[in-house]
Amino acid sequence: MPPVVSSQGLPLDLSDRTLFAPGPMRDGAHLLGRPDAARERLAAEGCLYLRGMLARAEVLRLREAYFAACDPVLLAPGTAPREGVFSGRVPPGLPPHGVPGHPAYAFVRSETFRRFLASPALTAVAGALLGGPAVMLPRRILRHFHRGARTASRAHTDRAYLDRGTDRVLTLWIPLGDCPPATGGLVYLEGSHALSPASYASLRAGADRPHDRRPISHDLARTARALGRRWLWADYAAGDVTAHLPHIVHASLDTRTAAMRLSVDVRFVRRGDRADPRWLRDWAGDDGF
Ligand SMILES: O=C(O)CCC(=O)C(=O)O
Repeated sequence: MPPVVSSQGLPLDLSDRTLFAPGPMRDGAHLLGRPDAARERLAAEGCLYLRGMLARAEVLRLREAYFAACDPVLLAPGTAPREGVFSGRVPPGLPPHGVPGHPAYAFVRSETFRRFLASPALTAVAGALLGGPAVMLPRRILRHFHRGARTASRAHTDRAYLDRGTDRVLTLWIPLGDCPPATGGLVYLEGSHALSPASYASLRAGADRPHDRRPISHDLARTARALGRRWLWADYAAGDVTAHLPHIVHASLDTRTAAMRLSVDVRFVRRGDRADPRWLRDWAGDDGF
């Protein structure tokens, strides 16, 4: 595994041994048999890594279905859609990610995608972690990144994007394929769910999108130093899932491998809670938030 990865083109050294150097996440899958303990860990740490929660074969089937729906120009010659290996060429005329005409737009509305997310395992875990019956919000985001795109997610909290309803929200992030740090996995700023938003507000002044108040920073190393916390990463495999609370600061890494990063993130609320109305429709890449 390469020790230096990046986010938004800025390096993050995973072999760093200095104060606030990145560290690996610990697996919490064994806690799922004890929902109280799982909830307690989630409340204490703001995120929970659930290694091998889903059947690898099912996850890879979904990866295959998506890449099979893409223009074959995208895939390296001699490779199978299930591998999702980038050819280095973006199909000519491809609309922006997730807008009508892009395969991700149709895919999140497809029966294959809906069936995968209807898995009782996902709803059961969400219910266990929320402490009661859970419902999945319809806005389910499919992310697809390839090498060279430098379009990783900036440091942010989910609450900044979901602030018109209950904050009793649980996110599940599901890599659709193996996703080591160099392929662009999710990273969490340790213990940051306990920080007040005021404590990181000043980081926005140096951010690359000062007009947008939702992301905190594009510079993960600077964020770690400024807040005195380390980024937690994992060598995700197909079948792994992470769960997180809406106030934890997280981001993702750039895709630097030939294998493309495909993932889906979904949110649950407790049945009967008022959800942010913007999340009650299918996702589209241009839905504005
Ligand atoms: O996958 C990503 O790049 C970001 C996902 C995310 O922010 C989330 O799941 O809350």
